[in-house]
Amino acid sequence: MLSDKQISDYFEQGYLLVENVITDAQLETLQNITYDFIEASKTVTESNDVYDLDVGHTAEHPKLTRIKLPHKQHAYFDEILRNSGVTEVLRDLLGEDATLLTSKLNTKAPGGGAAVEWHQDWAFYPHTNDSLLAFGLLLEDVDMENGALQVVPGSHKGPILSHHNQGIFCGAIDPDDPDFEQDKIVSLTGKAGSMTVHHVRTLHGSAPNRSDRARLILFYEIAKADAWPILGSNSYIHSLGQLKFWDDLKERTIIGKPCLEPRVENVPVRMPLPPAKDVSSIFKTQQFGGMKSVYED
Ligand SMILES: O=C(O)CCC(=O)C(=O)O
Repeated sequence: MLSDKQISDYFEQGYLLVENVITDAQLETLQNITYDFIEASKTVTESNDVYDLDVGHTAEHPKLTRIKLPHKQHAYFDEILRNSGVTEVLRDLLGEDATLLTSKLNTKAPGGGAAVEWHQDWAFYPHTNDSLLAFGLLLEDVDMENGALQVVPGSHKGPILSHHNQGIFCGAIDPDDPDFEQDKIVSLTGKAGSMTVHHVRTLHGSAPNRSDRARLILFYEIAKADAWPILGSNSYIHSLGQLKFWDDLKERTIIGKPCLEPRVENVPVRMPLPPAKDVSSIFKTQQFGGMKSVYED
C-alpha cells in the first residue's frame, strides 16, 4: 500500500498523511454509523461509557468531544481496522504482528469542540520499546478551521518533554518548553477517507473547531506486538487479571499473533503519575491536571 518513500518519510519525520486509504463505500458506511451515534446522543444528559459530552450539549444541538472505544460500540469500526487499506498501512509500518491498544472517535463539535493540547502519546503509555503509532481516519474533510491535527516533524527523535504540572501528570507539555519547536509545526489537513499517522513520540495537538462543520477523526492506537506496556493507560492486566487479559490480548491482536518476548530497549520513561483528579479522557486529564493552553487566546 505505501511506497518506499512514504515508509522512509514516516520513520524520518514521525508522521504521514495517506490519501484515499479506504473506499468511498467504506467511508460512507463509517459516516452513517457515526451520525447515527451522534443522533442517539440527543437523549443523553451526562457522559457515560459511550459518549464524552462537551460543554453545551443539548438534545437540539448535540455536542460531543468523543465517542469512546468505537471498535467496541460497532463491529464495523473493528472490521475497518482488520480488513481494509488501513491494515495494509499498519503492516507496512509495524510489520507482521500488531496489537490494538485503544480507539476513540474524536468528534469536535462545530463551534468550539475542545482543543487537544500538545503532548506525546508516549508520556501516557510508556512501553518496552517505542514501535507504536496512532492513526486517524478522517471521516469528514479536515482543515485548519475545524481543528486539524498538528505535529512537529522529527520530534519523535528528540526528548520526551515534561507532561507534569506542579507534580501532577497533566497530559500536556508546557507551551514555553524550549524543546517545543513551534516554528516547525505542520497541519495534517486532508479529504475525508485520508489517514493521518503519528509516531508515539511525535509531539502533536489540535486547535478547537472554529467552523460550523463537525471534525470527525476516528483514532486508533497500535503497537508492534513486541512492545509491552510498562504502566499507564494501556496496562490492561491490572484491571482484568491474567485470564481475561490473555483473552483480551488475543482479541486485540489485529495482525499476526501475540509476542511473548518483549523487545526491551533503552527508552526514556517517566511514569504518568500521580494522576489528575479525573483521567477519564485526555480532555479531562489536561483540564484537571491544570495544563497551560497553546490555543486559548
Ligand atoms: O483529536 C485530536 O485532534 C487529537 C487526539 C489526540 O491526540 C489524543 O486523543 O491523544
